[in-house]
Amino acid sequence: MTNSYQPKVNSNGEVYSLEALLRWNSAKLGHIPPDVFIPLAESTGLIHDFGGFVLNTVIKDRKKLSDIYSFNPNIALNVSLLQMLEKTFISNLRNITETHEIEPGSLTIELTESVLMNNIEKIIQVMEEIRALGIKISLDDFGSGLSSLNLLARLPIDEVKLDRVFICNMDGSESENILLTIKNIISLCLDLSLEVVVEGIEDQDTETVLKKLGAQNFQGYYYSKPMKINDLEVGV
Ligand code: G
Ligand code: MN
Repeated sequence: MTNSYQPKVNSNGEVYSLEALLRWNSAKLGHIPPDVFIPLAESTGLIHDFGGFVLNTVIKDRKKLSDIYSFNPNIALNVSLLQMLEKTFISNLRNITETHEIEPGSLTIELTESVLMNNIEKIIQVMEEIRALGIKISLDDFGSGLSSLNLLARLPIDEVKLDRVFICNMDGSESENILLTIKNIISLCLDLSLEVVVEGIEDQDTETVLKKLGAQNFQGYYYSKPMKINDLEVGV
């Protein structure tokens, strides 16, 4: 297993955060995509070890970036439902930030929209505990499932990531509706003082259209694919 990092950029193209993405290159099976191995890890219980691995690696890599480039970006971690419900999840986070003297606000936890399909009151409680530590929360893959817009106002979150599905459908037969939907979601998020990141930008034209719709933060292959820490070109 390795950790890769994919930048999130602002409207000036500056990297303000790196999302840690777990990668599995098996000697026998080759590259196994996360949407295959994460569900497997969840059903076998391995996900708890993966979560620990990601967190420890992020701490080491962050120190490297800081020592070598004096670059201290926000780092975003993907956390699964089972991890966030671990009894020791919150205390682990607190220990790690305290032991390594990490400013909690420089960590973001990305939770996919699908966690909201579970016991929502319990989920909101854990979200509040995460934020009480000073760590930020991002709602990942927003729009891929069925969560409603009015839920956004209730959730203790800092950021919403618009799912790639919107971008994929931008040129299709429903393009006018899609553009209107994107515009309205962005404006609702900004009214709620939530940051919005649009995922899956693969070319400049898409970025231009999205900027016109009010988008301020972006992620996608157009800026960078996920990369190993040593391959990141930062501060140069
Ligand atoms: O669920 P989440 O948004 O965290 O998943 C991110 C996944 O999407 C990663 O596996 C990453 O490689 C992939 N990804 C990121 N940017 C792009 C993009 O611009 N196009 C495509 N096709 N995939 C992307
Ligand atoms: Mn994510």
